Amino acid sequence: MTEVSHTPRVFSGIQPTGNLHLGNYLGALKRFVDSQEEGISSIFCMVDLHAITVWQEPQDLRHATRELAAGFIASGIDPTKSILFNQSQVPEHTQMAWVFNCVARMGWMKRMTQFKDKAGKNAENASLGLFGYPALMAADILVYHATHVPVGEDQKQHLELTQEIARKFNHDYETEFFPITKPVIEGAATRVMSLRDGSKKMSKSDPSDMSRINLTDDADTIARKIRKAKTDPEPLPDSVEGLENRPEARNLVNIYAALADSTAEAVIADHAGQQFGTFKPSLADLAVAKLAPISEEMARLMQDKAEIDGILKNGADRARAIAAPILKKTYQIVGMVGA
Ligand code: AQP
Repeated sequence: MTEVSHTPRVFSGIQPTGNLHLGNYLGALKRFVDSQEEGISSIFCMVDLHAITVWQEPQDLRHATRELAAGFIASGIDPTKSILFNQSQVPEHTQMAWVFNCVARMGWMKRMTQFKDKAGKNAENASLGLFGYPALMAADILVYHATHVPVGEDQKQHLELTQEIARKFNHDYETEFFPITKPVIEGAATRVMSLRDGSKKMSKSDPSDMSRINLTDDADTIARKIRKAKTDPEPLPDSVEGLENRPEARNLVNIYAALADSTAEAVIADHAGQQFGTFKPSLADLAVAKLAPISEEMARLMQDKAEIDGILKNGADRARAIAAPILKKTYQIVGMVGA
């Protein structure tokens, strides 16, 4: 079947589970701002329904949702240009997810590495929501007919599953209704690694706060974490090939490149032969210059929660205006009376 072309639209989401970190910023938020500035219709969502697939204290979830909204805005998302809202205010996500629960196959879900990682050895005790997470994610995207999803590399498998769901729906119902959404995994920092272990992804659930830079960290904390980041004793090489088998060094170079809107090649060209004693302070200066204003702006925005809630409500209304007709048409295709 030929795939029809759909109007370009960007969608992406982040879980409001606290500790928004440099990986989320470079792999997601910063690139969301790029797509907004390119003038592409963009929808950004705090996926609170995804967050509760593992236990969240209600008051922490409320705080994290508002703080994440503040993080989006402080990073450069303009809620008058883009649509910014929290998932639970747009019921079409879960309504579409039910349809996709009936399209996706158990075998597809069982292959998801994120489920295996998060459920761990105790999969029998994981929530049904955690297992169905990727079908809700497909619904988040396809209920807007989004064509592009900027994400970090860890989300690639879920995006492929979204494509599978769209293909199977289109095939089963002999339609071309859903676009085959493209993951956009680009830039120097699609997988920011832990500052303590270059083989592990920087993650909000890492028990060591020194493993990540949080967007709420102040300038001193950012500089200290970079100073203490694990490295090897060698100086920086004179080509990126020389970073092979040096995961911690490669990670710091990639972080520098992404923060400077540059490339690993250019960073190496400028810093070849430098010891980490010299490179780390330059990286710390750059990180503080880029991140401290975001953290200050987040703190300022968090002082007016009513303003944040108003922005999310307005975003949800605009999101529903797009999602409702797409859900209605989906129900019609499926054969629901009254749709
Ligand atoms: N380390 C990372 N490097 C680049 N991109 C990253 N993302 C997450 N970690 C990195 C991207 O951030 C967006 C939001 O992801 P999420 O809401 O699913 O957050 P997460 O994956 O739950 O974040 P963590 O820190 O990875 O959480 P835990 O510790 O629970 O596993 C996505 O675009 C993601 O790719």
